[in-house]
Amino acid sequence: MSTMLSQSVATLTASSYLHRPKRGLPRIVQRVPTRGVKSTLRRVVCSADYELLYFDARGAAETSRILFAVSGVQYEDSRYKFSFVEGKPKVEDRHAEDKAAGRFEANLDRLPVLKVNGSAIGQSKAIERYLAQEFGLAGSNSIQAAQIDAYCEHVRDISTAYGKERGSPFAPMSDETKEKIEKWFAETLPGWFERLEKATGPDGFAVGEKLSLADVCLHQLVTAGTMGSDERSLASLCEYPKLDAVVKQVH
Ligand SMILES: N[C@@H](CCC(=O)N[C@@H](CS)C(=O)NCC(=O)O)C(=O)O
Repeated sequence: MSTMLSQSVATLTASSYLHRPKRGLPRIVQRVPTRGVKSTLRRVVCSADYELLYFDARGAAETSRILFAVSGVQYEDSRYKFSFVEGKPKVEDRHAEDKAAGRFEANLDRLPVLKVNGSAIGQSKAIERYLAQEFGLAGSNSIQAAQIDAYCEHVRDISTAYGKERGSPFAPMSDETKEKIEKWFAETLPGWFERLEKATGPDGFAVGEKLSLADVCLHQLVTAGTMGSDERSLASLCEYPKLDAVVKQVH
């Protein structure tokens, strides 16, 4: 799974995406040659020293990584490698050492953790909202900010509903689970998308007239995680032109 996740990271995002600057270097604002988002890229003037700690997988850190990529802000992308032993993920020893040293306390000893100039932020969604705010991806006013927040929660509801059908992403699919997933793509997901389409803006963005965290969240739903790794996720968008346009903006 780790390989698959890392590969898709490389194909989905900017070429500088995997660039890992050394800590302490001045932050360099750069244009990121991401397809489709060039017109919405802003020059982000940013003096913060960012380090994002997570596993070498997309998981709960990927939306934050995309936020860095589309904003052209450099950060240290610290990843703990893992392999599968008897079907279960085994993380490199450095993870346990760093945990014991208290590096993950901001997320109750879990990951991701974002370090900003020495301060630590836990909880992936709090990190995403913070970065969106910092990078101008949280709307133009407080109403839009709330609408973006709501859109991200819609996406999270869909992801959670899928997770209930799928069960552990590490477990092999039983015949019963396969049946549930067939039904998910044939009936349940279209039901969600029909409603989400109506809640999506007409200009190629989920909310308002420019790229926001909401667009990145929708993109992640259909391209990352266990649902996104199923090709039916992206394929299902063809019936929903507004959702399709949003995902293409980020792609
Ligand atoms: N709600 C938290 C969940 C954090 C969480 O469960 N992280 C998992 C990885 S996705 C983790 O670090 N698991 C390893 C552990 O608990 O030791 C978030 O979104 O940040």
